[in-house]
Amino acid sequence: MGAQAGHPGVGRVLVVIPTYNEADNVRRIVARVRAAAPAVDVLVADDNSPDGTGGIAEAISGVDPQVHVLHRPGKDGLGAAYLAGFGWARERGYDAVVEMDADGSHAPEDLPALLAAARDADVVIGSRWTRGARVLNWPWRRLLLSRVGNLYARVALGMPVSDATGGYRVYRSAVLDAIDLGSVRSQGYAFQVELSRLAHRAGVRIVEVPITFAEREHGDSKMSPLIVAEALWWVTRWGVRDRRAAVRGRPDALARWP
Ligand SMILES: Nc1nc2c(ncn2[C@@H]2O[C@H](COP(=O)(O)OP(=O)(O)OP(=O)(O)O)[C@@H](O)[C@H]2O)c(=O)[nH]1
Ligand SMILES: [Mg+2]
Repeated sequence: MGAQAGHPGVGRVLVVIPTYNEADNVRRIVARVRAAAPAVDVLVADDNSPDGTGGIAEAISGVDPQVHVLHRPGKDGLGAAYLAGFGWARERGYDAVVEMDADGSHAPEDLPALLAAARDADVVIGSRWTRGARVLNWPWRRLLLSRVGNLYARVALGMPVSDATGGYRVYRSAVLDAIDLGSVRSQGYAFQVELSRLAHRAGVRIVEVPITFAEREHGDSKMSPLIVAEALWWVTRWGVRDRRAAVRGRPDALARWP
């Protein structure tokens, strides 16, 4: 486990990096995390990538005791990989878990600012859409999709979060204990929205920190129209359900749905 006591004010931190075919990125991202935040541990959650990402992660782990690998049998989606990573962290008593993509879009150099914010928050979201944030090299279609998707999620779900689909986050372990992770069903962008929603409904402190987000430079995107459709479907479903429950004056019904 970690050679150091952890991050000041936060405790022992595990950065979970889900990977599927990230052979060109995994060394780079792990090295950047270790340089930017030497006290944190890293868990690469690999879905048996055909390009050998899991083996590369294993080699890194062999020479760095703060790097670990969770080998999963096959591609099962981002959400499932994160839930497995959260479980791994909880079993080992980590105080906070960080979500980070492997492709370099989430700059490890922003991690100290996220962890600093976590001293006074339960959830920290690295936001692309708050003052001071920057989005580099994204085509206008992706910018539009993210802006419109986030606007829709905010309005439909009544959450004061500017980047509910963003996947660069810190969760204090107490939050993961407070929300029912067993009820999570979504996978892609919807997974991030669902966890935002569960955290918001649990009444925990959510803080957003501006990040510099960059388009991936190596490897292929796993984003697909299906992932976008899944998010649209879930957000609409949750939004309709929330409104119905509010109209009936039974907000407690929300906790049991669906
Ligand atoms: N373990 C695991 N990781 C996944 C899976 N799908 C995606 N990932 C990882 O999740 C992270 C985000 O995936 P990306 O393909 O970059 O998706 P994205 O950032 O929404 O899309 P782009 O902006 O096009 O890069 C990357 O680290 C992927 O390797 C999966 O099924 N299993
Ligand atoms: Mg990406």
